[in-house]
Amino acid sequence: MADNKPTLHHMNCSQSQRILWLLEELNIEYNLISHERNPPDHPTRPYHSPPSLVAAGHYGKAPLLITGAKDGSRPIPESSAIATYLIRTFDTEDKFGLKNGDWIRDETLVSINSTTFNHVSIQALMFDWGVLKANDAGPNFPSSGKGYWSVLGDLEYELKNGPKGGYFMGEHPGRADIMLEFQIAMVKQRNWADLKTDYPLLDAWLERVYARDAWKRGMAKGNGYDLSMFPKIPERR
Ligand SMILES: N[C@@H](CCC(=O)N[C@@H](CS)C(=O)NCC(=O)O)C(=O)O
Repeated sequence: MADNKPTLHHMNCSQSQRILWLLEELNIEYNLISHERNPPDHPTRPYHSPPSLVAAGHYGKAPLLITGAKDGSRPIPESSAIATYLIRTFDTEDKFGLKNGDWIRDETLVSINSTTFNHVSIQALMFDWGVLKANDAGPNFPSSGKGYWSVLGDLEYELKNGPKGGYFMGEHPGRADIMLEFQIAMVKQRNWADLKTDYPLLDAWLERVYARDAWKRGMAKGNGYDLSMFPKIPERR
């Protein structure tokens, strides 16, 4: 009989680390294929996906999940679709609350993560890389300002006013917690904001995530998670 063991294509220092975390939380068997980002001195694609990951599927990015044979060995190239698939398929006890939990809250937070939050983070990266300059930014500059990072204030508000238990979705991390880890790790590791001082609940949330056994197991199986590896280019204007 066909089994349903998924395969994760993972890359170091990337958002697929959160999918490794999820797989460990689900406590299921899976195959792991680890890829290493191209080196900084790569002639055409520094820091990008290596040829092995490009060859793995049309999108050539991490994460890429291939479902087990029972589900058609189907490639899923997007983090939130992967998270939804894995939880719907393997969370038989509904620990993540996708069946009977507050799915509207979960969906709202996942949407904030992939729209507003992602938008501001990409802009912050463009500052780091010197593609955007201070003068281009308009009234919200500098990027470390609270106005610029109002999405962090929104998430702090959600932790304060949401269900008790320490996670966005309550006592157990939900899909939203899994998805938000990467974006908040980017802010922390790249020093875009002072989480401890300005967003203490978010900071404590991240520490709580990193103290989980499943997170630690995922980190041990991964191949590095240094999101500051892409260097800052000094402001020239
Ligand atoms: N929208 C995708 C984005 C995937 C993505 O951009 N992954 C990055 C790693 S953080 C990547 O593989 N970059 C390599 C490249 O662009 O060559 C998702 O949410 O999973």
